[in-house]
Amino acid sequence: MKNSSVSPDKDFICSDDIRHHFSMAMSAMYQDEVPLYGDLVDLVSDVNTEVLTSYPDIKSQLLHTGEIERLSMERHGAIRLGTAAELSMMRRLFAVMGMHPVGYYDLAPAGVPVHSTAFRALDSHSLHKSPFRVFTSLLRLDLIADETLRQEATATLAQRQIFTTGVIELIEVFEAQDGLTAAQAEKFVQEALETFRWHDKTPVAKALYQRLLNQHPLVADVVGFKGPHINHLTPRTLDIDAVQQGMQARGIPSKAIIEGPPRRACPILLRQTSFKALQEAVGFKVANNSDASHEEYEQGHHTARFGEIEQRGVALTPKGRALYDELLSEARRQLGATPNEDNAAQYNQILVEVFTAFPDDYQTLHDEGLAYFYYQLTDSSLDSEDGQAFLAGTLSTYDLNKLPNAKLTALINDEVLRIEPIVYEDFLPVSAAGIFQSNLQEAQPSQYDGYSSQQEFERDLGAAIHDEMALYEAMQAQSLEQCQSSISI
Ligand code: OOG
Ligand code: NI
Repeated sequence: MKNSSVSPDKDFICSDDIRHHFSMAMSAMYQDEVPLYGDLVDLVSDVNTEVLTSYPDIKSQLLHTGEIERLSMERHGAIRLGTAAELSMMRRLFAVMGMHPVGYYDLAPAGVPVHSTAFRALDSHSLHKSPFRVFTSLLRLDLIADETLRQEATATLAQRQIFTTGVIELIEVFEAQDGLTAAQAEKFVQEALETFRWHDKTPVAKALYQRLLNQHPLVADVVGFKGPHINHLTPRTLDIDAVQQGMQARGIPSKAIIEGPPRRACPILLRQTSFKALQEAVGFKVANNSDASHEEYEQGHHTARFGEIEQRGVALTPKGRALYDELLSEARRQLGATPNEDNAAQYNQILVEVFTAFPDDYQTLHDEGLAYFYYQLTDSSLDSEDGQAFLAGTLSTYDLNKLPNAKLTALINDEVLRIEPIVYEDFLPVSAAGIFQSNLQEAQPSQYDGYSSQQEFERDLGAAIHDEMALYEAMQAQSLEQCQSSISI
């Protein structure tokens, strides 16, 4: 795998820097398009400053992992694509910025006709330089039963070109020379941004839009527009409950349920909430207009774009993730309904109770192999014999492929090593479905029992998806190797 943080030629701009510039440009564009998102960014920044001042432990943990520097630039976005060709070109576009597909999310079982991946940087170094990620969904027209509508949707999508000629040329240049010069990179950012821009004039007539909307709001949001407008951006907060209360206090209409695990002393995975999608004015193309030089539009509206907030916690191992999935299902089973505005308080109470079964201190999460951690040397690493043996690499019992083990726990207890949580960089399918649904205003939740497959998604993408667990495991193992190689005795 190519290390995106290392520029292949000194005249080329490194992909991490292109990603950083792109993420800043995207944020500025979205604040301009959706001013409420700007208010949210301000609120999150206030809350984060407050947490860092009041909780020195959290601050020192973020200093140790290097996350403190990326906190203010941390955000993710989301787009929805219509065709395999769009998905495959999008993969090539993101690759220019060192963003690669990680994780497969099938949302059809939750009533959303898409399957998705997230494009993001892969290793700790690149993530720290810019953690920007984009949750990218592909519409599954195959799940639409109405044959006529499906054909119309397919024909409409076949006519659109969501990438500028300029960006396609620069993607090809990047692929041919394995990098972009400063001038090319700057042009790339401007051209790439065009794909994500909002269009207030649709390529479809109001009547077709309405039929697409009746099928599923998501179908209308994809097929009814010229391009995959960014539908939300999400800053990262250190205290999502404070932001949720802050939104309510400032009159920002927030989603009722915070998706994901409950509030805990040691946050795990991802908690998310959002402000509800805005109703925006749109001009619908008037069909059968005889004068082609003069396009006519009739006014209407569309609801799709919103703002989201996330709080990230430690990444879980497959064992930890299985426990999370089990407890989340148990909480939903006990609630006996989909969490919504009316049962929000009850759901939260059940969630807190059910999750008492999930250990809530980092040492236990480590010792039971539930979460991933960076191993780091303490200041007193060399004080004990065990520490010296470990650092000299002479303890053959350290099987780096079988972590954690009792020896590591002993070294942590002896204060040779300390552990710092590896932050979860990915998404959660049940939460993502909740975010989709709260912003789609669907009258009747849909049900799909069609078959989904990662292989088909990868075929459309034109590449294999990275397994997120393997990436976290590599980060953990690498941190241990670094401890051993950083000191020679
Ligand atoms: C994507 C919703 C999923 C998240 O943070 O889980 C998502 C969308 O609405 O297109 O962004
Ligand atoms: Ni999101």
